[in-house]
Amino acid sequence: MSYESIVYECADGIARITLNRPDRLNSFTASMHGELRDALAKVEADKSVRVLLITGAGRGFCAGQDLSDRAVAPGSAPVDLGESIETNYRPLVLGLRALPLPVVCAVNGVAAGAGANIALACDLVIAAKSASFIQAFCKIGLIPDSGGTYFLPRLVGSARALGLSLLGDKLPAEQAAQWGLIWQCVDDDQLSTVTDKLLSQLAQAPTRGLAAIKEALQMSAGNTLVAQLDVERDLQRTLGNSDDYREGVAAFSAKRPPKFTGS
Ligand code: T3D
Repeated sequence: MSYESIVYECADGIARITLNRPDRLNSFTASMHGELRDALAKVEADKSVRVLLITGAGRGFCAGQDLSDRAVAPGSAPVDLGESIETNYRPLVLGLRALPLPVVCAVNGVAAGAGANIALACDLVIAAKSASFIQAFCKIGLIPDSGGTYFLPRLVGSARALGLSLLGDKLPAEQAAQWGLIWQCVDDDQLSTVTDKLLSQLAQAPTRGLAAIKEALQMSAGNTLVAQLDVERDLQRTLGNSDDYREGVAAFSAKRPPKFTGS
């Protein structure tokens, strides 16, 4: 499949997806969703990929659903938004969460509506200082989707989740980092350097172990301590058989840097 709304690149264990509709602030269309699904399937199938980056082209990261992708006007036939979510946004969020490797999101500019929440579905979010997060849904009579009502209260607590969702105010990246909504906020001219360094670190890390960390932390959201201790035991048992665990311990004993293969 050739891509028009995204750019997909892959080298040295690092896959990069750039949302590429800059004149529309990289907002989502049905065809962009199709391309994203195809690219995520590629990432999953390519065992050489050890980390995925998602970012945006131009001055924005993503302004959510492209509001001009379909006719929505007083008097027009109703649009089934449930169908749009079922077909497009739900699989995207679940696909990112289920990928057995870390997903980094470099938020290069405004992230609004589903654009903000797709960023929050990623594992490590770094944002440029000029970026911002906007739960824009309330301004058009909708609720935060793409996992917004799940991620927001868990990341920032219900008072801030309610404020952000009911008011739709712009949350500057620096404050988002202070609140714990995202991992890090960096100066604009540092975003690509810091992101590349992070990607390179993750691409050389024990990938199976990182995938298990991601899985365990996701499971903890709905688990009791007892159930979570079971999860930890089972994942640790599996990882104890991995090549990377043996290499990590051998490298520690030999006082040399480890050379992880991701297996
Ligand atoms: O519908 C379903 O399938 C259900 C799922 C819904 C998920 C959602 O994401 S709903 C929420 C949709 N998103 C929004 O409501 C955000 C709309 N955009 C904005 O509020 C503002 O554009 C921003 C705050 C994000 C940025 O503002 P600003 O002033 O920096 O830029 P701008 O001038 O508004 O936008 C630049 C251009 O991008 C402009 O086009 P123009 O005038 O230069 O031709 C603008 O119309 C376009 N644009 C921005 N966002 C969207 C968009 N075009 C289509 N859809 C957009 N979401």
